Amino acid sequence: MDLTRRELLKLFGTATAGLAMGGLSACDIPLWVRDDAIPVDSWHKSVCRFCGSGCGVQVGLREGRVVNVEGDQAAWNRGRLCIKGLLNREILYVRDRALHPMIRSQGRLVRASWDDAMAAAADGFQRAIEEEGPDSVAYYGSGQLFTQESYTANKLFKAGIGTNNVDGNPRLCMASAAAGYTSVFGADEPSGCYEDIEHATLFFIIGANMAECHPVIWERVMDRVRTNPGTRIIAVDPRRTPTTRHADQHLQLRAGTDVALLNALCHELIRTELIDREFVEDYISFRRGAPDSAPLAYEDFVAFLDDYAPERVAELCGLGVEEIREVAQWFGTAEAVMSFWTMGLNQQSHGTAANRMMMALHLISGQIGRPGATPFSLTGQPNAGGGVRDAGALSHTLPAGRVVANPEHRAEMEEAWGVPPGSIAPEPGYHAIALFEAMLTGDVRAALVMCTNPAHSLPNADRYRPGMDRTFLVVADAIYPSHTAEHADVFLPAAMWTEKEGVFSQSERRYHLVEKLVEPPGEARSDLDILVDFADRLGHGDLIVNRTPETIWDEWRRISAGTYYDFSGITYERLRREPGLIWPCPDEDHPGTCRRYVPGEDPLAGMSGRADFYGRPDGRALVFLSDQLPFRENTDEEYPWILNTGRRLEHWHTSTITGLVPQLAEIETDYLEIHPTDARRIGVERDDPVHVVSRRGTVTLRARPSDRVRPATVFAPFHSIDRLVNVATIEETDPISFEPEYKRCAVRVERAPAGAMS
Ligand SMILES: Nc1nc2c(c(=O)[nH]1)N[C@H]1C(S)=C(S)[C@@H](COP(=O)(O)OP(=O)(O)OC[C@H]3O[C@@H](n4cnc5c(=O)[nH]c(N)nc54)[C@H](O)[C@@H]3O)O[C@H]1N2
Ligand SMILES: Nc1nc2c(c(=O)[nH]1)N[C@H]1C(S)=C(S)[C@@H](COP(=O)(O)OP(=O)(O)OC[C@H]3O[C@@H](n4cnc5c(=O)[nH]c(N)nc54)[C@H](O)[C@@H]3O)O[C@H]1N2
Ligand code: SF4
Ligand SMILES: [Mo]
Repeated sequence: MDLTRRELLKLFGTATAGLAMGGLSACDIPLWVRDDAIPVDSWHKSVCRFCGSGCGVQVGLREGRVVNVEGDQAAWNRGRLCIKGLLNREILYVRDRALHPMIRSQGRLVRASWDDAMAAAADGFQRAIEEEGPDSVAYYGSGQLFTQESYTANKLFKAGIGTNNVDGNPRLCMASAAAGYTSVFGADEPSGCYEDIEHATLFFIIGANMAECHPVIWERVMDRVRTNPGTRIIAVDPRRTPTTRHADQHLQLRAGTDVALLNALCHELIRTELIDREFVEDYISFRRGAPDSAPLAYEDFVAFLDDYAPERVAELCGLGVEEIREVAQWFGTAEAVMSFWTMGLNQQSHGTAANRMMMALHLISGQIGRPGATPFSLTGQPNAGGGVRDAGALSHTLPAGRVVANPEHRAEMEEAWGVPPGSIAPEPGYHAIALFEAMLTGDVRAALVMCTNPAHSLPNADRYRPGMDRTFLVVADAIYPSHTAEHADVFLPAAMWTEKEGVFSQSERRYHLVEKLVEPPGEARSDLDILVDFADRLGHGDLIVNRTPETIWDEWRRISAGTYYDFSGITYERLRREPGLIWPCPDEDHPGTCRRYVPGEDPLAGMSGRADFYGRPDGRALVFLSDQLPFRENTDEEYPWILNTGRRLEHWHTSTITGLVPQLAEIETDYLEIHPTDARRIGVERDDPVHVVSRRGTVTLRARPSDRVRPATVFAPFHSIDRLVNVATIEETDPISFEPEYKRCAVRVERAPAGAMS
């Protein structure tokens, strides 16, 4: 299954004799530095198209085309890239780039002019708005759009059209992290930065497969471990992965029991007096439920944790009492702990609670605000942070930490956007799952889907297809066809990556610029151009006063001034010059802030003490008493196993892009990791077809007997276009963040007839 270095080189063929790789010694994931064999005319600074690590790249052009990409030595990644980063050079030129607008006519999408397509799109929206009001339309966006694009869509829908039905794929991804940070610190986004890696003595990695999903950050962790031998890694994941392989201690817990485990670790830290009492007294308050609920005392927290003593939860978690105790001991005695987590925590029905507990673990042990000590949630997409979380492009949020439900926040944004008081509706709109439910019922009649492929990526995906058919759907995508385009009434071809210009933000709050370097293919246009045109046609042209990436950035920069998200010092001119800047950055001479909330380091914090959690009225962070919730879907005789889903290194999500890159197309996505004893029990061997059956649907995959998974659990990546794993996953969500539980549902696995995969 794992590609070896030799296999990868073979994929690149003889043309890549000059391919240089690094970083293989400790980690088995190849890192690509550059391909010297390809001549270029000029090099240009940019950012990788793919993950939220946000690697800086240099893009090599020849005759108006991107021909080579290498890691930017001046950026945080110091010249390193993973295989997807290197293959940025291929992505603009894949087969199936969308070239022309299309309109559905007699059941088929047929080529149309831009003018006709945009007129049809506006007409469909206008009709729904006139007949059923603004809440009958919606925008479903993406953490892969530029900030200027998400910001403009948000403004158009919330302040122009007057609906808060603005959501997107970050709901499927970072919503639990955002809810966690916002409730604990009163402001979103991690407080630390990548540089903390060089100071940490313990890495606590939970629900994240960094070696495959954030490979270049992972390599920096490996560097730290290699150069500082005492540094240890704890990994918490129900699966064995290329990440857990390097852990000094791997807690292979039962899926979905993280809150119980994290509570047990807190219990153990308190029992062994490894907490920071002074920090607890000076900087923490305790709550149960909402942030504005009645304050509780430290003693309440201690009493609450009684139920979570290691000996009480070990069985539930499928772990040994001593393992839990040892991990707590390591955590409590380490000089500096840096924790990383991603979807293994966020995509759970207790995702927000798990995020809060990760922050609690750091807060009670004082592992925050010092170099190397930080609870750091990794962002998945290249701009879910800046474009969607910071810019408030979710159904309940407004820019720079404001929320729809707060009348003062609405008034501030109405003033900033120059619209009459009352323009922004007072109720949050539909979150992602509710939005697609509303398409099923007909409550949402028209929707714009931009830079995301929900018919593939939503949980219980087939459930939502009839709703997408029923809805007047406008789809803007760089690739055609796709599962979502099948439901489009109007299809708009989009420019991508360096065919357009805008700002991305990476996991460490670093904003950086992607400049336009080449022309888009065919008639494709940037998403920003599409949005501006759409606004004009809907009669909201006056609202979109700024219409270029640079002027929109300046507008958004001004709106951020004086907020907890202040990046007003990050000018375009600086972005052009520097490999990104980390906010807060309140003036043009400010170098950016690595560690937030730290007096003397964060310009927004007070000047004394160990921390100033200024997002909260009293400057104290909150520790929540969070119970382990019951599972949403239990196993039973009919569905006895747990299905876990996720990613592999070489592919990106719905593989519309990576599936077309020749070097990656052969790397398979349609397999099921199944424990060897389970495979024997149902009589299947490697490559035999199996049906994975849930209460919602069946997907047929190739069996991969492997002890990577625990018995009675199976794992499949969700990349395959032909074999949609999401027909089986469950649409249940976390009660606070409304993020779906992709990581856990009940299934049975059956041997399928030979030929079932053909
Ligand atoms: N190669 C590649 N990299 C990517 C992406 C990609 O598509 N391909 N996508 C990007 C995006 S948008 C995202 S969100 C990130 C996702 O990055 P990750 O979250 O690291 O990736 P996943 O594979 O979704 O899940 C991570 C791990 O969670 C574990 N897990 C499952 N259930 C549980 C549980 O109950 N508890 C715990 N503790 N762990 C559990 C899984 O076994 C899996 O190993 O990756 C980003 N990077
Ligand atoms: N089973 C399962 N399902 C999951 C997850 C999981 O772990 N398990 N993870 C969830 C998570 S964390 C995420 S982030 C989502 C991702 O789910 P999606 O967002 O649906 O997946 P992508 O393939 O990234 O979709 C991006 C689309 O935008 C197109 N595109 C690329 N660049 C551009 C551009 O510049 N403009 C436009 N208009 N289009 C462009 C691509 O061709 C592609 O169709 O999946 C979620 N679904
Ligand atoms: S780690 Fe992420 S940002 Fe860096 S090269 Fe790989 S995909 Fe791109
Ligand atoms: Mo994601």
